[in-house]
Amino acid sequence: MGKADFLDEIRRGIGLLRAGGREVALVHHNDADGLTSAAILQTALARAGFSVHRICIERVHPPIIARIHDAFPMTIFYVDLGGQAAPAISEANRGRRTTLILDHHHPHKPTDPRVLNIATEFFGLMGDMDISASTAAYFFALELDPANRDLAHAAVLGAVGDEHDREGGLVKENREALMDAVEQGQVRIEIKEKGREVYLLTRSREAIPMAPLSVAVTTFGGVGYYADGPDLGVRVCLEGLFPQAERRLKDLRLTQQAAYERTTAQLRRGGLKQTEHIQWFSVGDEFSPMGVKIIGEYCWDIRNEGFIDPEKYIVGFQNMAPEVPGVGAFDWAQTKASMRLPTPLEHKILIDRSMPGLAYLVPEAAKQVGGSIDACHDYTAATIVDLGQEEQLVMAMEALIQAKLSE
Ligand SMILES: [Mn+2]
Repeated sequence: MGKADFLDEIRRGIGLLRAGGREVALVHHNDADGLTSAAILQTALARAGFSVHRICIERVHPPIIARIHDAFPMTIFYVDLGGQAAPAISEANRGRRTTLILDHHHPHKPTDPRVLNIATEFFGLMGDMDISASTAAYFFALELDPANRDLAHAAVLGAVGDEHDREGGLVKENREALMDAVEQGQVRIEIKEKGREVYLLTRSREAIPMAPLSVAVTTFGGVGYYADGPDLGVRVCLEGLFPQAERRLKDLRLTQQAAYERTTAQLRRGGLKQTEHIQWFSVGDEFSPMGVKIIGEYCWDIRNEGFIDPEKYIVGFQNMAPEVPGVGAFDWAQTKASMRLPTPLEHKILIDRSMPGLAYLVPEAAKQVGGSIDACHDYTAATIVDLGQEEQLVMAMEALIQAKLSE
């Protein structure tokens, strides 16, 4: 187990890819790590003679993957998502297409032999800090052709986007990509107080700090999801912030700010519904055309505001648009729920352990109302439920909290 075995598995994947024809549907996440991964693989695959259909998705949702496996008669390649959903992807595929998954999240084994899950964790490469999806994609690109070393800077940008430098600097596999980028004059390392490193992209005329650049890329993917955001985000990963992208980024930030301000004004006027332990609201379609990732970011943003009860769980809903760009229309009527915590309540959950965490509450409550079960943490969680089930979900969570407290 280790990097050598991981590279062996990548070579196995490349063999399957080459045997599967010249067309690839590349399915990727819409955050900075997902967009950089897509930029790296799209470039490397195109250089190797493949024609690439890029599909940016916000989450692995069963109807979406079913549609992709029905509609794209070609090799399907997931990156920065899918590792955990390998069984569901297997079900969607049912032996039809060569399917590769390249991911650094906690993985499950596929049940379809035509699905290869190249998950870093199967080889002991840890996805929470040592290897981003972008670095995994970079290794994949190098195995396709060593000339793809010129994509190293994009690997670094994805790792920074996933905050893999949070303890002062990139380590392990991510650091290998960083050093490749530094050697080629693409990235410069600056040492700040206490040895903390800051990375600057030095490919353009002026050096650009990579942390804010990764935030900009995430804004393209999230706020601009239903428009041209992912396309621009991928280009920015490769080319840096060109003038058209810069103008668009300003627009997107204004859109986001305006939606936040309208919603906050409503919540301040008493728009929050209350149960004994939960405060909740729905923005409906108000956040359109932003992706549903934004409801989570908004809940995080307001968690310690004056109009928020510091002792209650926060639940926000945002309706799912009835389409997935590049995949088509869907007739679902569903809403995404995001859960976050005010800091005082977070202490009670994580430190005092006197209140139940979201990792227990949300999957349990979602199950009761037929919602999707997603990766949940104690301090942040999400699910998708049918429109009209909002209050039932909240009441199910409330009942679970009360049951826990009376134990
Ligand atoms: Mn990632």
